[in-house]
Amino acid sequence: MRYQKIISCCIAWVIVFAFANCQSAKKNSQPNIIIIYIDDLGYGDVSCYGATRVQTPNVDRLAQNGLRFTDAHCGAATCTPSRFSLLTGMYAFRNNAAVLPGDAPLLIPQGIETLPSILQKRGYATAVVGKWHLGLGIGTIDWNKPINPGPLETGFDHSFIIPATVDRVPCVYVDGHNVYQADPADPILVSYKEQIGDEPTGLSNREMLKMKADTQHSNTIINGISRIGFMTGGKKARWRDEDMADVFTTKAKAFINSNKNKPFFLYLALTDIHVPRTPHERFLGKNPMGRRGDVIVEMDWVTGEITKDIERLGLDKNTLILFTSDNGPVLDDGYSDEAVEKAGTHQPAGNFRGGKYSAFEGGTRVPTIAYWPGTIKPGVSSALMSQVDWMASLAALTGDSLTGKAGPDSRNVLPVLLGTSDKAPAYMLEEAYTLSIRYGNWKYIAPQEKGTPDWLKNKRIESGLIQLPQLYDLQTDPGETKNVAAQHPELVQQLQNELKKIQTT
Ligand code: NG6
Ligand code: CA
Repeated sequence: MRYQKIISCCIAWVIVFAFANCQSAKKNSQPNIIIIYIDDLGYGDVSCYGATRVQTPNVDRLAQNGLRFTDAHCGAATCTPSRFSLLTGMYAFRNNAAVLPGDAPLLIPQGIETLPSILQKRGYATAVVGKWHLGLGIGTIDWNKPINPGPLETGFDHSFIIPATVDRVPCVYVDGHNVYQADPADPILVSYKEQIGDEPTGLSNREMLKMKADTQHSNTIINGISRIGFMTGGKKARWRDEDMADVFTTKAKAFINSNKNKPFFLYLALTDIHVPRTPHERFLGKNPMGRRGDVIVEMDWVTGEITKDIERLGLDKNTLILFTSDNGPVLDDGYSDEAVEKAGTHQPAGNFRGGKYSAFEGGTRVPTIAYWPGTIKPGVSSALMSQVDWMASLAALTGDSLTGKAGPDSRNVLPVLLGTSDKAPAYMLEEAYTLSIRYGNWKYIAPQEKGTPDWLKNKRIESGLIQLPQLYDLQTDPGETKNVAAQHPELVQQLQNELKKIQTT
């Protein structure tokens, strides 16, 4: 009798252990995934990458306890193409992706697999909170009716977004299919062609402006800031820029909290540190670099809030946080906010040449940190990595692989992302009006027939766009100062062939 009791007790324990093990195995194969995607954050803009005139303790904490990449890249040197390649695993040039106006139709072809749709199929709850900038709807958008297709048709279960950029109309949030806090009695109209309504613009009423702006950013004034594009109506729905980081943080936390018991994927695409730079009042003047520094402090605060929430909920050992940016830095991007005057010794792109819009390394080499306590060993990785490869890698993380036409350019680099290997694929593409290809420390920039466009010349950014082939040895010349194409014709030919192969695949 007594032995029977002991035996049945043992069996019970074996079952409990087996069940617990199975649960934890299941848990580890389905970790939560959070991508914190900053807008226009440059390689040198955070203190763990060398900034000294602004401090980013929360981002630094991810770097100290996670894997900090020194040669990781967004897909392109501007927003829409980068986001397109991150979410579809397809190079942006294949879809002619370029910076979109705020009333553009959805750029992601309908019915294709995306990073969120793959995870959704694996049972993940998926959400996008923040900047979308990949177009919405088909044809002309009626902002007063349900707007689709959009994120909800692209693999996200939940969506709380701004349609394009903070400097573009319409200045409203879109919650699921509908403008948030829309008022049918005050319909929203948007135009990128001509002035509509009689609201003040940056040209007609300069005295109303919080920040002076260039001509492109001098259309309808919303919240004291003139924007690109004209808008009328939707007075109650309009955002207050200064509250945006708080609004997105609250939405992100709510999503995490309501999905804490099942695997989730959160794509948190902050609007900091893009222009117009409008930190909440509590972050104003906290560093010597003015508003551009203040929004860096603000995005650091959001990063800390999300990380602490994950810890508070006991999810930190089961959550992979990827922190990165959509393109390199720019100081003057249309508004007078003293970013240039107050930069001092700050090097927004670190030691690299160029920045946002540029084919030089400053365009796409961005801060990138993978943080997953207990799984990712803290350290620094110099492996070459592109965000276009994250779709296949994150699919692999959940035990899936891409099949058929899904993520055609996305390669599984999971061991690189998790730091168990630094063996990256030999070639990596960078997009910036022209195409560049990295091969180890070599970089080839394809000639750009048109050279630097006039509008880019005014930005004081070295575009790297010239009519000649360029080859740089980043090992000895990380600042891309000596074009050695003439000295290495065979290598140039090899890289041109490789580029052609990618273009014609
Ligand atoms: C440019 C805007 C710039 C910014 C950028 C998009 C002008 C002159 N400049 O066209 O202010 O909005 O587009 O930035 O209009 S991004 O980060 O979304 O790519
Ligand atoms: Ca951007």
